[in-house]
Amino acid sequence: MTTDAQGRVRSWALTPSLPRFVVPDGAVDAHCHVFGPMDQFPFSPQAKYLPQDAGPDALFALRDRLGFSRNVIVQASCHGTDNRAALNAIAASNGRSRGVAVVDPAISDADLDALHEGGIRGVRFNFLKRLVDHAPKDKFLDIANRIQRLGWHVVVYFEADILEEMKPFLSAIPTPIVVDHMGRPDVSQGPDSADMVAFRALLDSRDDIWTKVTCPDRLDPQGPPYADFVRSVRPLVEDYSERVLWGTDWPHPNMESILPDDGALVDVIPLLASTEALQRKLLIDNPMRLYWPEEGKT
Ligand code: 0GY
Repeated sequence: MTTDAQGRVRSWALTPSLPRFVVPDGAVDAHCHVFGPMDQFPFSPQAKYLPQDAGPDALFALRDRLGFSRNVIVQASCHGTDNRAALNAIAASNGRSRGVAVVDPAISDADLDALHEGGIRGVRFNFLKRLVDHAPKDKFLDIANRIQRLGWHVVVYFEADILEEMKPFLSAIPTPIVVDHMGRPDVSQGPDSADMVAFRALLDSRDDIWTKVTCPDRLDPQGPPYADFVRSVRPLVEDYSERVLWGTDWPHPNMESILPDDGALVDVIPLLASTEALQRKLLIDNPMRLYWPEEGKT
């Protein structure tokens, strides 16, 4: 655990290893966050963790070190519904970042338009009790209906044990849906486990439900090369190749006990997507379609 004098935690490695896998030109890290800087963009009073600053400069240095071209910056729960830190990073990226916001249900249409102008292309609904106090499905549905006109999608974060109860809510969402970290299945049970079968059924229920094949570090405690994660997730990448996204999850909120090595995470990519064609879909074509649709025509 690396905690500073103010009790602020660092959950990322300062010098991740250089990956062996050479990421293709144009690759998108489609799930990462920024924290602060806190003196400019204070954390929410409801934040469940108090991280050290992980601002745009550090994010873009990591992007370049790992060989990525672009980032999708997902609003982290520690910033609540104040998206300024993410917007600040997007604005500093020369068009190489877009974002996913968390919004107050009372947000005006004009403020949604301003988020779009600032590079936001989706909203996130977080159902993890350890991260948020409330997850009001009726209000979330209202937001989902209101963002449809902008061409945005909804990102949902939930754990496998509530997948069944999430289904009516998910079916009512009128936009494409992206599920964070596959709804956190138990990957130790293999690709035919109850969790993976239930998650596949969800993907099969609509052809506009996407997922991020992310976070081996969270889902597979055995660590690199994350054999259980690879065994369970690789078939998803092959069978739903048009609807999968990949991201580092840097700066790895709440992962302070074992700091993930971003280089080792990148080296999982070719184990999940074994051909150049699959890698291209996962890293370029799919995220470009969702986040830079005006450029992503392939
Ligand atoms: C993730 C996962 C986590 C945290 C957040 O917004 C957040 O704070 O998403 C987590 O603690 O599982 O996707 O970053």
